[in-house]
Amino acid sequence: MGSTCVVGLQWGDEAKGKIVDLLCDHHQVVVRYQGGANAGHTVVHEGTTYKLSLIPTGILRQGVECVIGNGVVIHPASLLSEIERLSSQGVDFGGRLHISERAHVIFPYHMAEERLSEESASVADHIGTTRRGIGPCYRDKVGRMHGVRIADLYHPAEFRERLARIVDFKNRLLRSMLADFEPFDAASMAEEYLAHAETLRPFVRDTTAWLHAAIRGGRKLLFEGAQGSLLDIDHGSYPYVTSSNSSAAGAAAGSGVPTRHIDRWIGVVKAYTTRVGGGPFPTEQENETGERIRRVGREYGTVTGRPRRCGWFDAVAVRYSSAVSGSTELAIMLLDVLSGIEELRVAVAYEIDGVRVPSLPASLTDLARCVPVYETLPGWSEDITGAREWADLPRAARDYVAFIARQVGVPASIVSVGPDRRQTIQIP
Ligand code: 2SA
Ligand code: MG
Repeated sequence: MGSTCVVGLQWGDEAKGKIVDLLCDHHQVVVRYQGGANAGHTVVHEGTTYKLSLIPTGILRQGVECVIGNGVVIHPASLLSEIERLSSQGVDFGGRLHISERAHVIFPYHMAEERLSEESASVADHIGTTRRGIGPCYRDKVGRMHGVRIADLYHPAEFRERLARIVDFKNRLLRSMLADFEPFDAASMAEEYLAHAETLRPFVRDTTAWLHAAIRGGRKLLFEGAQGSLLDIDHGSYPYVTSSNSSAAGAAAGSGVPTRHIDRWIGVVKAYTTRVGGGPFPTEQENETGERIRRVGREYGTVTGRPRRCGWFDAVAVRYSSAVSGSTELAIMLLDVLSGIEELRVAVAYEIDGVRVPSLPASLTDLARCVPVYETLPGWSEDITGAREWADLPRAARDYVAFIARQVGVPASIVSVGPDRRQTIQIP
């Protein structure tokens, strides 16, 4: 026991990276269990800004080891350039990164397939993906015909032969659907991936066995969810979701560590809501309030630079995602962004045609008809970025935090008032 899982309870970008970084003081291993380079964390550590995508945030802490679990999808070239970029910033990887041989591999045809679905005129509403090949790679994993795992890259003869068959299939498919399609060359692709596999070889192992040994050795693990619970393939706003279990539900499947080893489940939320990409967002504010939040909170995608959609805190959605992710406590981030807004609103219920909706609707059609029922709370005008203790916060800010926690039904344990580690308040 003693391991922790940190997940976002909204649509991603809840500043989970900061919480993971703080918790590295008490954990020795950080584990990514789903997603891929679609994730983006910006972490300010000792005055330097690091942008992390696939590599767990723990890499910034000397002495902490990092695992990219079996549930993650890996584009080897991107992973290698991330390793190079962080190394050039002084991060030491020596023996600290462990990559699962069961993780699936992303190929260039996955990006092409994603372009197909995202640019196709026949699809009315695009998901607004990050174009990192994530969805098509997971599709091949689940489909079983064309999935390639990291372990397969260490059997060159079989891999070359298999990739030739896959590429032939993909070329025929893509040629029939993309006007300007240049067929892929399987042979050169195979050599490129085999070369990358050699570079990655020191990191690759059976991470499931490694993690179980770490647990037996008394080490505490920190599971780092990417994206947010409302983007979960099963529990999120399908089909406007990512292709993995981005709620805490994915931790066991994506790492090989059963949940009984985890006893602390931290749900991370922003003090408001953002979403990047398409899909329902009942509390979205396409007005001065939304623009203000985007400006003050610098709400732009870390990976793609896309402006994020912004709106009020949605307690209905978070009550649901918090239940699915089993949160035992809440970390409420970016509270400082709300300073200076005279009145704050929180959605506490949804109505369809004036009738209260008992739970978050599964159907997109129903969700689109939901009208949020808001409670209005007084804002505060003080700059709170210098607050370090609960008592330093203005009354209205404390009341706002308490209100959110009560609405979600989970105690708040941490409030963040800025990107720096010190701008963190433990709630007594
Ligand atoms: P995908 O690429 O298949 O995972 O996209 C499917 C949906 O999931 C959303 N998604 C994200 N939402 C928030 N943050 C993410 N990471 C980046 C960030 C995103 C960026 O930290 O800012 O830079 O744009 C992330 N990754 C996936 C995506 O928007 C689709 O709605
Ligand atoms: Mg992010």
